[in-house]
Amino acid sequence: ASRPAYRPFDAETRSFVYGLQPRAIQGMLDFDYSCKRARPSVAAMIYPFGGHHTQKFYWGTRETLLPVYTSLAEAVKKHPDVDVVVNFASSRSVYSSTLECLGFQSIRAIALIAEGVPERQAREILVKAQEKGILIIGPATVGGIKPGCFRIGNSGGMMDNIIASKLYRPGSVGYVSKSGGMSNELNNILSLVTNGTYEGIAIGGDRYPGSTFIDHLLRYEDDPACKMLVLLGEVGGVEEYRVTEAVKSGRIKKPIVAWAIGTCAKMFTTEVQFGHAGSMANSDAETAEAKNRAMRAAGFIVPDTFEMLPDVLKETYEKLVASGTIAPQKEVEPPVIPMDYKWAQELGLIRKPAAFISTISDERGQELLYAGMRISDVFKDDIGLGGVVSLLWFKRRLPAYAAKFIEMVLMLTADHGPAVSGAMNTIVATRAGKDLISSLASGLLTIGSRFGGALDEAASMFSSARDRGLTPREFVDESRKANKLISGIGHKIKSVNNPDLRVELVKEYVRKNFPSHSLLDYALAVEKVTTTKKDTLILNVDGCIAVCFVDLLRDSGAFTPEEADEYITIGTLNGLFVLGRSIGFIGHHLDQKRLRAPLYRHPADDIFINMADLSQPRVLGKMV
Ligand code: Q5B
Repeated sequence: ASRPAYRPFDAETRSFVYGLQPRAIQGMLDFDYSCKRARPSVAAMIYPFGGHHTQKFYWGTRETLLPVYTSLAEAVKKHPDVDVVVNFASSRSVYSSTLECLGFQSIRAIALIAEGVPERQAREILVKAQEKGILIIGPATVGGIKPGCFRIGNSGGMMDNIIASKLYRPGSVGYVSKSGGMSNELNNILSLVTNGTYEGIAIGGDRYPGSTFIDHLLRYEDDPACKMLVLLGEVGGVEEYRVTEAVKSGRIKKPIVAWAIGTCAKMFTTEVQFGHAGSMANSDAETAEAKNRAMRAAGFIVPDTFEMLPDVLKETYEKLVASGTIAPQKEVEPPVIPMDYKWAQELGLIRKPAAFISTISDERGQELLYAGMRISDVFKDDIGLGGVVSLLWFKRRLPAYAAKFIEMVLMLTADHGPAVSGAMNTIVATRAGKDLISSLASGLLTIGSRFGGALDEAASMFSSARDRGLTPREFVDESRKANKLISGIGHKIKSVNNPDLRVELVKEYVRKNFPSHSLLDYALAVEKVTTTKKDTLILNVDGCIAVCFVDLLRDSGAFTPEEADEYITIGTLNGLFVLGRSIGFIGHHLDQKRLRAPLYRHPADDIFINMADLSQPRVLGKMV
């Protein structure tokens, strides 16, 4: 890069972000946009898992795509202009990923965000980086910010804070501190009492930071655009003394305002460890008091208390303005950064009609709710599968006999052997190599008005005939005249002489437990008529369940008449067969898998192939 060594970041700086950090990247891009940068400061992300892809971000009001590479080598090759890495790798992987970064000549600065990096590894990184002249910021830091130019990760806080502290344009004050939080405080103070921050770096709170106060202050000293220095030190370590030496030797000449935090430590009778790993005094010289004294003696501008820091900053700044060293610039208006939808919603600034309405379950709170019932109560009250179906399908707890009836239906429709059409299709799909879901879907898609899916129409036909006052005979005749088969009547193998015991079980249960079974009685009277024609025209399992369910809907007292009618018209009852038979279809799929059943091909001699009507071949739809 053509930047001088003292200025590692400018408005052209481009970076890689190591790790998937969409929020931090969006924050960097929003900052860039507020600075009116021509291009986003993030060129790409590096994430070793999940393959190459792109991710979408906002660039102002529009959207932009950033690539995600699985290797740094590839990213470096594709983006030779990038010289900064913001490394969000965890404390476990930051060491290896940083060593990898150090292997690329184009990378000149690396910010290490991770906390808890082992000190031995931090020191190794530091030594290797120094050998190669690469700037390391961190570990255990938010990074830093160069107003109007470049923001490392989340430095500077939320966008409203960035705007309030005028970080979208450069000021004249370069500061260095340990903490990200205190950096935000400094940005704020500087925006109020000076023309603002020129650059601010938080070196991180560890005992062995990759770069220290002196490294950055020397850069600021050398940078003609930076006019005034601030050092916000703290108790612990001796880094402040390296700066006092530089001031005493005349290496640092610019006015430097300083304060070492932690003067309150003397109020404690025991040793105090502050929030940072390195912020504990191991000797008198490491106390904040001693550091403030030494810095004052060396010629720094040191206030008497932290509260007086803004006053001395203001005074120092105004002197520089008066002497003509700083020429305050006309304020520029930052562009409006659109607020993120989620954030605006959280603040109660916007509202939007929901695209979906759902009224049966809610997983957002501490506990999953089924129609308002806590999942723990579902088990405490032992409501069973029938109870769960009642809640999720009908949004209410049905009486115990009704829930039990639902369970009974699910159990006796669970399977009816491999020969029924749905099971056949499941088996054929499984044998063609399909997975469980595909094979199950194949079986389920076979359920229709002739096979298993006759419940809704049976409910509607029988109840309509009865409601219209038709006698069973009139109903059968009417259907015949209309050339319509009665849904719920007839079976391929079951008959009067070979009764379907499932139907017998349902009838027995309903007669014993339901308050009324008038539609069942009506359907059985219809069966008497149809079986006189053919003994297979019995009330079949679909029909029997359907009419009993109508009796339940209409006479259990759990539904209004309107609700009862609605459940019949919206097609609820086939759901019982679908749910029950899924158990069997899954069973058939697993069975075929266990048996390692090969691909099925139907024997050709079992298919009558008749092409007699095609005596001549057709070309393009015309006879030749
Ligand atoms: N006829 C079920 O047909 C079947 C008549 C009818 C008036 C009727 C047929 C039908 C309505 C749909 C229905 C559910 C296709 C069945 C189920 C689950 C299952 C399955 C399993 C399981 C059977 C012979 C003569 C003809 C017809 C007349 C027939 N049905 N008249 N109303 N409903 N039913 N489906 O035996 O004068 O000779 O031309 O569509 O309720 O799917 O186990 O297999 O658990 O998996 O082939 O139990 O009844 O009778 O078509 O030869 O008809 O009876 O008009 O009269 P079949 P066909 P005609 S339960």
